Amino acid sequence: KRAMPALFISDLHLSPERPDITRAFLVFLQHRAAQASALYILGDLFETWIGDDDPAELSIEIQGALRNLTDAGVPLFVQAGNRDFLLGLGFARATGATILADQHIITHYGHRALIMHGDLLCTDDLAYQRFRRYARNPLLQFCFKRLSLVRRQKLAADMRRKSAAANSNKASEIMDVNGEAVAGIMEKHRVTTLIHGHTHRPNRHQVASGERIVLGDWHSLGWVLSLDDTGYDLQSFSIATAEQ
Ligand code: LP5
Ligand code: MN
Repeated sequence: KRAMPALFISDLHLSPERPDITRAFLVFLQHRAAQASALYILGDLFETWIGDDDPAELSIEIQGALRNLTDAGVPLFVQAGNRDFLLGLGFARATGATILADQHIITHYGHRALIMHGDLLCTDDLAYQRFRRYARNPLLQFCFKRLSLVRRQKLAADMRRKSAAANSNKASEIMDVNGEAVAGIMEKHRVTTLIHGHTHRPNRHQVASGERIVLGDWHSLGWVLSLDDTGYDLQSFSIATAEQ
């Protein structure tokens, strides 16, 4: 009998504009995740998240599906992405999820790994790291969450537009992880495996400290990393055919 794997996904960027990805995720939750020993979502589950009080249909639907998973006994762990870092206590209560810190060590089947969203490793992207300091400022978040939903939606849309514009003339290497940052953080945590998302460059890299596994964003393909007694396996599947 196969051991039940721990599963890792990230960067689904769920939004009303991509109902096919939402459907593929719901199928994934009902089938693969239901047979998992744990599900880890390493950030950017949503395209944007403006607060746990957002009554948007997609937010309610996904929270309900995640609650069904945890009610069925599958532990769910969620990390903040650079789009959905406002996921908070309300989301955790509604879904039964545990929200993890930006750097978290997991151990399954004797395999120990550091899991992160990955944006913190993009240290060459100074503009982003500066934005991140403001966006993660608790006082600014407190003020933002007190604005009306409409105001928050407008501000988030502004930031998305500004970010897309800024990205369009950024060298692509700047938007990837920095090698020294990767080596430093793996040494800091004394791990030989780092798992992250964010860069949308799915791959497994041998690095000086061990292995860096990058999860893929869900676009035309969906990506899932599984970990069981046989080790790690990074697989993709077609979003289109996942709907059946
Ligand atoms: O997100 P993406 O893929 O476009 O690029 C990211 C980095 N950009 C971001 C910004 C987000 O997209 C903004 C959306 C957040 C919505 C959540 C609600 C906000 C709550 C605020 C609480 C206080 O993460 C991008 C990286 C890229 O990844 C690759 O790593 O390069 O970083 C940038 O482009 C930073 C730029 O400097 C752009 C900053 C945009 C925000 C401008 C702030 C103006 C404030 C307007 C109203 C307050
Ligand atoms: Mn991201």
